[in-house]
Amino acid sequence: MTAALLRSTRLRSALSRIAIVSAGIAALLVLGVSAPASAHDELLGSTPSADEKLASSPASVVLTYSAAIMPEGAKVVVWDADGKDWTSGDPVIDTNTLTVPLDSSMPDAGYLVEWRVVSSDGHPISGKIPFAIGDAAPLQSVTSAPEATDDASSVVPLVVGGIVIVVVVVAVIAVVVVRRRATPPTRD
Ligand SMILES: [Cu+2]
Repeated sequence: MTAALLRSTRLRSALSRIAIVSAGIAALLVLGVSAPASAHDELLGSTPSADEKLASSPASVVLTYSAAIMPEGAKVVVWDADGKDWTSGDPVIDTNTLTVPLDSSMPDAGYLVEWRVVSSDGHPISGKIPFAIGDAAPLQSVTSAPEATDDASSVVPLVVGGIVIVVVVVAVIAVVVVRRRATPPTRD
């Protein structure tokens, strides 16, 4: 076996090792990203319910989900047509139930609940629930768009970011190994 042939054989085995490692990383990426994506929690019901017309002002808004939502990152706003928020405190989460207290002096009018929580799989989910007090029509939208808070951002980008870093590090090491093996031996 000539030196050149020996070198190219080593190069080929190094390349095949890189291919195996890459395939393994790709498999991990697919498993890690697609598995939790199919498990979003959903809103099962609420008090008040969508388009409900209440006789008097409610003490709170209660949202019920299909699974235990994350204790952090929940945001609920109860808008009136002028863009005023009528919640009077932070949301309280008890496994799959979220309760947010309301101002006791809500006048007869249309309102819109806008909620955003972190699903048990780490993904943020959100929705809107129009309701009304008295004879008013439930408020379907607000002109003053609410500020989106970033504290409820998904943990999935962090996981993907970590995997990408690992892939880059492995690729750099592989290239260094191949270069070293491909370098012709120095003559004595
Ligand atoms: Cu999800």
